[in-house]
Amino acid sequence: MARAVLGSLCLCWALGRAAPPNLLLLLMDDMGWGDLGAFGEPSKETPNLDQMASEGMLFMDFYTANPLCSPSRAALLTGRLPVRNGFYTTNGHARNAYTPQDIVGGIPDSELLLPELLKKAGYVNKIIGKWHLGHRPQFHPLKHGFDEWFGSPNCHFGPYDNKAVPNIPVYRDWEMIGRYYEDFKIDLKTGEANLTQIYLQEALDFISRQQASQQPFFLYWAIDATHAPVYASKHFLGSSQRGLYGDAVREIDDSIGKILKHLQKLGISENTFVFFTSDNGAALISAPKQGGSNGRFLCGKQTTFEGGMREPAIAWWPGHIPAGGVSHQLGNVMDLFTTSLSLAGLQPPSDRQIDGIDLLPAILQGKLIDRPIFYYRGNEMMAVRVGLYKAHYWTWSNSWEEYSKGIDFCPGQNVSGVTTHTQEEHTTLPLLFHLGRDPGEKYPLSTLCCYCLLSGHNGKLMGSGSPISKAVIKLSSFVELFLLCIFI
Ligand SMILES: *[C@@H]1O[C@H](CO)[C@@H](O)[C@H](O)[C@H]1NC(C)=O
Ligand SMILES: *[C@@H]1O[C@H](CO)[C@@H](O)[C@H](O)[C@H]1NC(C)=O
Ligand SMILES: [Ca+2]
Repeated sequence: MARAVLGSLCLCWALGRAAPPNLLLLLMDDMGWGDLGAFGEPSKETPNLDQMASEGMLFMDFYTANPLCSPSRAALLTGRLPVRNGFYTTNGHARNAYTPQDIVGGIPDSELLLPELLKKAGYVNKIIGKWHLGHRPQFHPLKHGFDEWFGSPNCHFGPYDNKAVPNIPVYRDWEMIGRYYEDFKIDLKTGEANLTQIYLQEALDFISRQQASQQPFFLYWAIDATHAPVYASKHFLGSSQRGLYGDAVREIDDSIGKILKHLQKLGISENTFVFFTSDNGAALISAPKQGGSNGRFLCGKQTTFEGGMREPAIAWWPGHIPAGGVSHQLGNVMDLFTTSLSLAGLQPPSDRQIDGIDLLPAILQGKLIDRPIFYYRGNEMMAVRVGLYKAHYWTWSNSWEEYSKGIDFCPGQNVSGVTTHTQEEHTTLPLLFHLGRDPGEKYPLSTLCCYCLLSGHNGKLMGSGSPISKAVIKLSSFVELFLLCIFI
């Protein structure tokens, strides 16, 4: 048996089957859909990302699995919704699970992470930047498939500078090599920090080393300069028309340009699949000084409106992805798990539910795969998108109590009955939006418009006749989603 497998491997090699491509995932922190020139940001300060998009494929309808750092990252690395991989809370309805510095939990051992699986295909895996899946030894990235780590278990909050609440540590592999603010300086007054430059150098060095050793790599570049408190190095401070947040974006854009050029210089760009996206929508509570833009979308981070969940996304793989492509495929960070496995020639695990899909048919052949998007907040499914329609089962921005303290997830936006400060249930009659005509979720379709939806979707009115009291619409064959429309 082993010999047979070996034999077929040798045959593949002999037939010159290409080695699996390197995988480079550029994951931003709290960067919004509206922050890139390619997505319409008016000051156009992201020339490298815009060029990446023009050489690759832009995803207009790409989502996160949860509008907060930890559950989003857990979903990306496991290919599973947070309600399956443990990154949810039940101690507050619709409360997103957060992994603060002193949490006991983290990524369960029973979960299979992308790097763990990629090892089977000979990949060397590195995480640079923020992990956020637990800080105790059993949750360490090197226990979950990564071979190398440079970065931190959490955000760069602080400075705390005291024994009771120490500053957040920075690791190189197993070793804690320092702390933010003390050893890795962040000047909150000027916004100066060299961290993006350090993360850039780590990436360039790792790529060079892997190229020299001829081993396929998975590099997860999870940097955090756009998460408040935002920072940039001296050269970029004051370089943006958008203030300090824009300076951080400019430095990231410049760094990504350098990484892509490095791949080209080493002659491995055609053998490296690169994907750029963000972990959740822009944090409007910190904008505009410390937060980004969600463009035309409603609200931001923490919410299940489009501003909280829709992400900028670009795929780049010269020689494979046709240049200048724009895809309206409904995508999700969980798809990066399944797509990466597919690129590595591996099957996703069959002993558990995987929520990510393989996007290669969409990326390489321009196909559109019918699939829904689920919008979770904590353990509550708040909304579902199918095609251009989005149904809200619950609406909520945040509590009156938080709001009265000045915490606003939807600054300057108030859609009556939608951006509510009490949790509103619509499970018997979901609040419907057409995201094509109304991307900002401002005009809920009336109940009567179920009629339009019905005739629009099926081309004809099911069971038309006098008087229709109830019509059940099956929106998707992939998921048994039924909307109950009542006509009187
Ligand atoms: C960043 O690096 C430069 C050059 O080494 C140094 O002069 C500067 O103090 C550093 N800044 C911070 C905030 O660490
Ligand atoms: C939003 O508008 C509605 C209706 O005009 C109003 O009742 C509500 O108080 C407003 N909410 C906020 C947070 O201003
Ligand atoms: Ca985040």
